[in-house]
Amino acid sequence: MVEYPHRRLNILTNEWVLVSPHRTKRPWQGQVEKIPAEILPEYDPLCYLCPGNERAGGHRNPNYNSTFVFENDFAALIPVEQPEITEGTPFFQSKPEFGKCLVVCFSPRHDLTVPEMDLEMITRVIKAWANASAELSTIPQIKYVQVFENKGAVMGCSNPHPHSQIWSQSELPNEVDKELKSQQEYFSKNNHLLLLDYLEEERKSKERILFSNDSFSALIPWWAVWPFETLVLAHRAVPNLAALNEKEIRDLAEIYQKLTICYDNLFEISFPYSMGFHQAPNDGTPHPEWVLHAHFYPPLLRSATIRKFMVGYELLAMPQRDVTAESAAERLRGLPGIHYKKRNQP
Ligand code: H2U
Ligand code: ZN
Repeated sequence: MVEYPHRRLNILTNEWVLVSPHRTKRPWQGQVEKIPAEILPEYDPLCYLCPGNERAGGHRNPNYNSTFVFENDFAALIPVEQPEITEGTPFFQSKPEFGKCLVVCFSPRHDLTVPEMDLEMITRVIKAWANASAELSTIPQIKYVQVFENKGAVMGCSNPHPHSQIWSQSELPNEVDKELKSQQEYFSKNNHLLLLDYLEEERKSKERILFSNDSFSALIPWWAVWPFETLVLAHRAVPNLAALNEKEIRDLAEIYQKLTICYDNLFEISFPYSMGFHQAPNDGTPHPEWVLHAHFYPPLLRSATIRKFMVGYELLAMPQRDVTAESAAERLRGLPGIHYKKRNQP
């Protein structure tokens, strides 16, 4: 294993990451994150996502007993056409953005997180994402649908009630635009899919693979920036969540469950992260180059209380990590498959 400073290329974004494996021994005297309280009620009368409760803005949630989808009351994008902005100078460019934002509650239970849910429930969550994405994609102005989940207060999640968000919009966001260019370029040059060829190489080497089933693999990508960043990759050229069949949805649910259990077991806490799916653009053209995948970006580094900061050098120069992707994968692979709360029960 390489122990000296080196760069690795992220083939999806075409950006380099600096890796400094020799630095992991440095002492830490910085901020220590507080461990969030673990005991939550099954129902919280003050929670705006719990069944039957009133949300900010005056809407009342139904008494739902499975998943529940509603339009975000404080949406970042709104489904109203705005006039073109004509500034007439290259220095002040802007464009109106049309869109629609949803919130997807995973369960009526305020206290359940994904790693504690059964496969049936997780399957329903994936179906809710797929259906909502498909519905948003029928809106003529919508070119892209971003499904994402912020978990834990350190990731800016405003409420522990298990939920995710969907933002859909009329232009491609930056990250997706970069991924589209890389996948299209590789496809037109090689007549192969970038992510499927990459997966084949990863499966040969096995070093960074965490686990796989028939339809999906979870791995620490070669170019990972966050200490325990993972990539969940489909095994075929499936463009989006709505194109998954029943068996694939089930397999994705299994990987999502296994990965989040693995994360929780790492420091025996409810592990924070931001995750999201990258689906093919919904721009009216076929996307044979695209492979559906999810990125998980967890901030924790060495313990439940030590997080990685993306600060000085990362903000000003380029992303950098200390622990290699290979050693992070080894660490995650070595963890038990049963959730720590279940193991620790008397
Ligand atoms: P996060 O916790 O991932 O930030 O998501 C919560 C979202 O829920 C947030 O986007 C919305 C916020 O706008 N929300 C409502 O739509 N209604 C409410 O009553 C409170 C929060
Ligand atoms: Zn709640």
